[in-house]
Amino acid sequence: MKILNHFPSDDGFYMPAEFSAHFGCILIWPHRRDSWQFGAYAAQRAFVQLIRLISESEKVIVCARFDDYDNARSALPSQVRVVEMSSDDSWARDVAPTFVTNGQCIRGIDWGFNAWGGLYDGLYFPWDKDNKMARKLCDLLDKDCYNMRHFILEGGSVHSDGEGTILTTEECLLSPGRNPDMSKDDIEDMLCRTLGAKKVIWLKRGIYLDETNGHVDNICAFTSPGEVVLAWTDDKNDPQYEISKECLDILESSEDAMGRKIKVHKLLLPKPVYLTESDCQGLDRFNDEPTRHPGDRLAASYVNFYIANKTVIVPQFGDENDKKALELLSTLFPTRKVAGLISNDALLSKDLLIGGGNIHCLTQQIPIF
Ligand code: KQY
Repeated sequence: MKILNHFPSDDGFYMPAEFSAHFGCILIWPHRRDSWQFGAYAAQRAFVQLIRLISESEKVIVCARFDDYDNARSALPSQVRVVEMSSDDSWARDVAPTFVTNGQCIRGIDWGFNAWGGLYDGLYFPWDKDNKMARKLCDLLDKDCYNMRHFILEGGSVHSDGEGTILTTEECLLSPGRNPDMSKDDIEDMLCRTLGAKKVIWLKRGIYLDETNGHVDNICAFTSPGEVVLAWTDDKNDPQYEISKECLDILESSEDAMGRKIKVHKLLLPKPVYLTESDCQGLDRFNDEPTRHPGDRLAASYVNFYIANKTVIVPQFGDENDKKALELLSTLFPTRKVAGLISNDALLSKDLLIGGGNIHCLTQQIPIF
């Protein structure tokens, strides 16, 4: 594996869309006891179902710590590859490489990772194991790796349409805990040079109270070039309304890199999801403080789906809009099965959401080689 100290776009590499063909998907076996209830047991059950669905149509690589290897191996189907790797938590979207392609081969980008805001407003410390994962994964896959560790970025904060357009949010990329010495123009230039893009569409904010400082992958996602789904509520008394309306206005007045007007499909949110007393049980404290409190509102959104080769896997919250989300996504992905993350009628998404994110945040696609 070569470490490359120049920009992917200098070599003609760009980030393909998630709906392009995948070789596979990377996940990290959950283990963090202050993120996931009961030693991550409930989250692991959700992971097994998620991985079963993904592995129906692409290869899956699961990174497990030394202590978790045997459990992960025995819980997962035999076609899933389990590799031992250290990690601080389980958010592959943010710590695995972002892959770029030139149409002939793929390479990985190794961004700097500081747990969503470093010592300013990051979510845990230390994060050095997570920060080293992208390079190790490039090595494992025998892919050259662009060294961008001087620039803090998580994969969940950008979406690409594969045709030169990047979606992101100001709330996240301009947050003081990421790259405080860079201006918005500097960051836009950096996104274009690293992701091989021509145009960045800046939304203002992400989902209300999203602890990542508003990752775009929870509020808006491309479903095809020129088309997006936007997390939406019609409830004007919900603080989310103003946020989603602001996104809608920006998207409807934007053109993408190819000069297309963006078509926006409103993906209705579930009713606000709050933590109960029992949701907060079985979580270790961090720095001697509870990490979750009963009554906290979680950043629940159907937009945090994963697009596998033949299946789109969607969070489900036991809400009347669960079915509507599956129906809308079925029309937008007509060649794929659209599946909710449920097993034997158990809703598994809240077990994941307690950790602070959902399906998309836990997965990172590897485009075809
Ligand atoms: O949503 C994500 N991309 C990650 C959330 C991390 C939360 C850590 N508790």
